[in-house]
Amino acid sequence: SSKHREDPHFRWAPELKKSYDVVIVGAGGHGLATAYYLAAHHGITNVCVLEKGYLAGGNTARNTTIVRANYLTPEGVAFYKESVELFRGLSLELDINIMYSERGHFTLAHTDAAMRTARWRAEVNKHLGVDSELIYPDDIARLCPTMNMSDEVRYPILGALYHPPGAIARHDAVAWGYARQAMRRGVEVHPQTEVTDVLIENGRAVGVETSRGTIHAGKVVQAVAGSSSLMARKAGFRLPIRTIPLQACVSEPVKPILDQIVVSGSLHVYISQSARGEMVMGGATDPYGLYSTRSTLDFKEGLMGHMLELFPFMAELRVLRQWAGMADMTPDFSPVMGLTPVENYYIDAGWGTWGFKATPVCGKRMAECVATGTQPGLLRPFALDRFDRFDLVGEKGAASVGH
Ligand code: FAD
Ligand code: PYC
Repeated sequence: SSKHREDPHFRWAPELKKSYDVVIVGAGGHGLATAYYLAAHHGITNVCVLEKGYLAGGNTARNTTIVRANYLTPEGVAFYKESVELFRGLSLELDINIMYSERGHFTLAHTDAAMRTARWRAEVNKHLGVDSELIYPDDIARLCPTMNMSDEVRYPILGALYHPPGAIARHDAVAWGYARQAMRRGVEVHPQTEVTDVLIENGRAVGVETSRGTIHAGKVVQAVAGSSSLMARKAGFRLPIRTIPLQACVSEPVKPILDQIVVSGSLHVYISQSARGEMVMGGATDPYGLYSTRSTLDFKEGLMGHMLELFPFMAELRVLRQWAGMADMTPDFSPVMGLTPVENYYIDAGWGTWGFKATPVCGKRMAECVATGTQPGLLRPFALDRFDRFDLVGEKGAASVGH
């Protein structure tokens, strides 16, 4: 519309063309980052990103923005490490302040088994150049004085995996930054445009059917997060993914009181304080699969019971907002990226509860995959055919929130 054309921030394309070199389905952080790197790194600009809702209104808008590289497997650590490095330079690269704020990330251990996993992660991390350390209650109390370190609780804290580079960022700025820079290079982004079918001829993708008509495409990329199985089915293959709601909430804003990001897998809670002063909190995925973004009282009650054990001062705070996203969970808690059984059809899925932190690396490497038609080395462990080869990348121990 003409209103769109006057937007001072984004160069909206007025009409959909009949054909593009690359069609990306889903204008979340991942789809937009892929579009940006296709244009910026590979000179591929005849690209459109189709979004059924509004710009980055899916899980990108609903996540709690934790960025870290303290994973468990060497494949995972190498992948997320590149993302942290890209995040550090992203405000400059995209010319927008993404408010990247390194806070230090604690994964609390309340059991001997959790201590063992924390030590394991620390050693794998250090081996690959990622700053993580197993620390004990004295250090935790010194670094995070607001945390309740008493052993008069159900699950006393025995130690923590401490990851100083752990960070939070402004999620909208990340998506908007990628969108703006992609559009400046000629990429088109079309909100309110739902992809309803994938056109396949002789085993290769040749276009998509949309709520605004048919579009021909040299290549198609799906980056639809919680709708991954539905979209893959339109392209004719199945994914080993269950879609489960993941909820979060924020408190009313207060003065700075919590500098760190704190996660407890045993208590199924995590928390950080945003730049606005709100306590950003979440817990485990809901106990059942569902395509819905409704939020529940049950979640809030469960979360607060545990949270008060860690941070008793929270009893005085009111909840301001609560929401949910749809997490597409893989059996090994790792993503699915790259080539698919359909020629010229690429997938970026399986981002469950952990994909915001991967936005830059995923965009960069998916763009490389699409531009070259081959699976980049960093993405090889995450290929869809790993489930046929029984070669999984088990990250459950590092996925952060309980499941
Ligand atoms: P999205 O932002 O969901 O984008 C996909 C887009 O595809 C959507 O906008 C959707 O509308 C669109 N779409 C779907 N179907 C169609 C169609 N047929 N046609 C056109 N468009 C379509 N990750 C972290 O790393 N750290 C965290 O702290 C963290 N916290 C989280 C907290 C919550 C409550 C939730 C729900 C998730 C959290 N995550 C976190 C996970 C993270 O949000 C996601 O993995 C990430 O945002 C996925 O990005 P995306 O761009 O792939 O998906
Ligand atoms: O991946 O770190 C993470 C995370 C925290 C909360 C949800 N996901």
